[in-house]
Amino acid sequence: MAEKAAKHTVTIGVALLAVIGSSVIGLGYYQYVFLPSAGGGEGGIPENVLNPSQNATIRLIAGSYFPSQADNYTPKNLTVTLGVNNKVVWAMEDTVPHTVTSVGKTADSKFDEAANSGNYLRQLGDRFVFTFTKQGVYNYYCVPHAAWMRGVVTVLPGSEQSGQQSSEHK
Ligand SMILES: [Cu+2]
Repeated sequence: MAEKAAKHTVTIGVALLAVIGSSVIGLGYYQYVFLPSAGGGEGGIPENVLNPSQNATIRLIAGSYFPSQADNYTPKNLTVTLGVNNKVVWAMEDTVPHTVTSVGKTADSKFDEAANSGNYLRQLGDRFVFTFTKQGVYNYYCVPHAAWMRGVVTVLPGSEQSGQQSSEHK
C-alpha cells in the first residue's frame, strides 16, 4: 500500500515538473522573441521626433457644425516635419461635439487607434494631441459632420538625427 502511494506521488511530481519546465521555456521564448522590439526605445525613434521642440495646432473653430463654415478644421491642410513640429494639437473652440477620426488606414496604425470614431472633442478647451512619428499623408474627418468636416496632416521626413553637432569643427 505504502509503495503504491509513493509511486503515485512520484508520478504527480514528474507531471508537475513537466508543467513548470514548459512554462519556464515559454517565458524564455517570450522574453527572447518579443521583448527586444519593445525595449528599443519606442522602436528606435529619435528623441527629437518623440519630443519635438514645437507643437502644431489645428483649431476646430466656432460654428464648425454648420456646413457653411468651410474652414472648420483650421488649417484644413497642415504640413509638419518630423523632429521639428510633429506634435499636433487639435483644439476645440466650438460648442457642438466633433471628432478627429482617421479616414481608413493611414501610414500609422497608432494614429488610426487614437483617432477612432469615438474620439470626441465635446466642449470648449478639449484637445486631442498626437505625436506623429512616421511620414505620410493622414486624412481625417469628423464623424457627425463627415460631409464637410475633413482635414489632412502631411508629415514630412526631417533631419532624423538630433545630432547637429559640428563634426567638421576644427
Ligand atoms: Cu464635427
